[in-house]
Amino acid sequence: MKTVYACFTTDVIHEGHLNVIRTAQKYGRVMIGVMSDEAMVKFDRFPTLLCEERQELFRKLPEVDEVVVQNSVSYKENLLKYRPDYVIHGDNWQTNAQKVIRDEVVDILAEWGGQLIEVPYTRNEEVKRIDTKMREQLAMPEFRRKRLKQLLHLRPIVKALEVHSGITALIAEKTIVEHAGELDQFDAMWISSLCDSTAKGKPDIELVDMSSRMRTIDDVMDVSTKPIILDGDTGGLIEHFVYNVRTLERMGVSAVIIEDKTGLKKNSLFGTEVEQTQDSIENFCRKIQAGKNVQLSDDFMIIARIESLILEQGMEDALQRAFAYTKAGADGIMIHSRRKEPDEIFTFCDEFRKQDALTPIIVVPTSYNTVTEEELAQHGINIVIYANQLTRSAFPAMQNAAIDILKNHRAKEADDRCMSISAILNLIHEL
Ligand code: SPV
Ligand code: MG
Repeated sequence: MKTVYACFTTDVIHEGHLNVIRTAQKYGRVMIGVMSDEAMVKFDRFPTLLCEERQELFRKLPEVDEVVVQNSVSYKENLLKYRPDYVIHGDNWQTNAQKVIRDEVVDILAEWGGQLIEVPYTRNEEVKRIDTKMREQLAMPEFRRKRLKQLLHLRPIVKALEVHSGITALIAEKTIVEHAGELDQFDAMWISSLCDSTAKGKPDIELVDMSSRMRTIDDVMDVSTKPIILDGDTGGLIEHFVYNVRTLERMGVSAVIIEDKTGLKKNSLFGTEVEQTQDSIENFCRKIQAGKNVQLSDDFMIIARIESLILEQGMEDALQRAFAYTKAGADGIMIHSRRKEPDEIFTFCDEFRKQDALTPIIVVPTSYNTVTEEELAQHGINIVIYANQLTRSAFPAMQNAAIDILKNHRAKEADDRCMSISAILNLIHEL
């Protein structure tokens, strides 16, 4: 009897999936690969069911003979292990980001004369409704908030991209790339104080107040599902911080990062070029504790950001603060540096990890930008934040378009470098 293999990443089995499975049955015994959570979060929807629960969905189907786990986005490992006669899939992967995976399947099957069967993708109203619901329920606060903690277990390093508006959130949400035969995407979004302020033409000095920052969070949440890490600046007065923790948690934000500065905050990348004051360890610990005391769920994280290296207070001070903040209840430590090389960040992480193997470490490699995610992970870093690249890349593009229009007295030259109106319209999802 021939074997037919199909792989699924779904939490709900609908008519489209059943159509694939029933077609498979005509060719032989049906083996279903259920993609592992680790693989799924790399390129597809975040699962709302555990991998075991997803396997159970398929085991219950009378048409299915065997269910196995597929541990990677690539089919390679399972194809070589089970050597099926056929692989079956909807024809939608001929044109989307999964094409590279499809082409690899064709090549591998050819080794033993196997065949790929592609069935027309089912696009009826009911299937569309289920797909949309599956995706959009991930935007609900109870799903979104806990997702950062879940990702910390699923990803070797969680990658967050800066967003400051609905459109930048859509870019973070939808950008998927194929690289070296693998698909990849961002895991989370960083709402930067620098970029949120810059988008409003204001300096990064806590002038854009919390009400306005929350309006930005709302815009981002409206069009995305990925978890949000908020740059909470200094956290402000302890008496105010506790209210903000409650609000952020209720909204579905996953983490707030507060930095151990006090008084008029300036952007860290100024370093010691401007006057900035570091908070005392005692006071900052009280702020962390106060925040932890008022939060209601186990999902929300309060992350302490250490400015000792930025303010040239030395490694000892940075480490002393890291242990004190962790003891005070911080759910993670962000260590910042504005050196060109990652050396001092690596020294900090190596020393911290000698005494604390678990507390997540977060970094922002803006100035030491040659460092790779793999190197960061080797030093025990859990979250990397790309804190300002969307803002810094958009600004020169906009400025050049303005210059072109002024120089040419028309828009043609600028238009040639612009995204088409139809591409913009497709990016925006209509309900
Ligand atoms: C931000 O993005 O606002 C940050 C990171 O706080 S940095 O600009 O490097 O200080
Ligand atoms: Mg900031």
